[in-house]
Amino acid sequence: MSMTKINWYPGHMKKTKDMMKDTMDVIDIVLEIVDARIPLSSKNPEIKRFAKNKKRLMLLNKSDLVGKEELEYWRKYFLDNDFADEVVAISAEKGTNMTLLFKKIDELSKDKIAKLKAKGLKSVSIRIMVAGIPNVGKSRLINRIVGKSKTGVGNKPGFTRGKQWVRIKDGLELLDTPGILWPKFENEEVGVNLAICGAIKDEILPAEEVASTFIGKMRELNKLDSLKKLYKLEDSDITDNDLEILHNMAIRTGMIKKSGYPDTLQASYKILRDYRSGKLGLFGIEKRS
Ligand SMILES: Nc1nc2c(ncn2[C@@H]2O[C@H](COP(=O)(O)OP(=O)(O)OP(=O)(O)O)[C@@H](O)[C@H]2O)c(=O)[nH]1
Ligand SMILES: [Mg+2]
Repeated sequence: MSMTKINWYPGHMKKTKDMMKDTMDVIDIVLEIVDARIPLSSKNPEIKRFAKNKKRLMLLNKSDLVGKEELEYWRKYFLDNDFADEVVAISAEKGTNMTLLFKKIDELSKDKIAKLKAKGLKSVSIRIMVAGIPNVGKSRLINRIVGKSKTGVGNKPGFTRGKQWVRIKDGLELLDTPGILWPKFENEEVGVNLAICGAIKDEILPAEEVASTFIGKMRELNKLDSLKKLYKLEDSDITDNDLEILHNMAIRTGMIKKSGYPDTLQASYKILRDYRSGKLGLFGIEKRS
């Protein structure tokens, strides 16, 4: 099966892409969200083009599911490779590092504010947009930033209809519609990483393949012990065959089909669910060079 030939995302992506093209002119800062567990696979390769001449603040979201030293590795990696002007690890879910996020936004705004004030403008508004591939937490972040009390500042004339600017505080406005971007489809590993983390629908790739690949990644990361512990596996269950481990895990957890065979499909879903919720430990799965 060639995974790169699969039609991963529906047509609404083109619509948001057009929206982003229209909107970019008035944006000052792009908040690019990636999934901290797979920061490379969840990056959009086109963001560089979209966000040209903009300040780029990269957010390693879902940091609550990843170890601290990994976050620091990626923060440095993205800064060193000029993927962003600033990088902040956050958890939109838990609200971690929101103060730091706003501090960075202020820092990135300084130049423009100073420039416009020097030209005599009294009130300067900085406009920010949240962008990222599906499921990275764009809506969660926007909801957290905007909250319930804030009201939209309304559609501004000249912009595409339907877009709302929300005033976060004096001089700072957020576009309430996130830019949805495609992930990159450079290789099959990207697709599997996205599937493991739930960024593409579980139906798209065979779950057993995804789960057994994940088990293989746990092996490389020396994390098989937490699999063993969570599902009360025996030493003999941890063989050097990833599918066999899945098989053994199904048996140990009592997932047996009517036919008497181990239900490796249910076992796959369980493993993926448990990884996504942090039960299998807090770690990312992307290779660090
Ligand atoms: N653990 C954890 N889960 C998160 C975090 N942020 C978002 N999520 C979860 O990730 C899933 C996707 O979040 P959304 O905010 O809907 O993601 P999105 O980018 O808006 O996704 P699309 O609208 O499909 O493009 C939800 O189940 C969230 O609860 C986080 O910081 N930590
Ligand atoms: Mg959303």
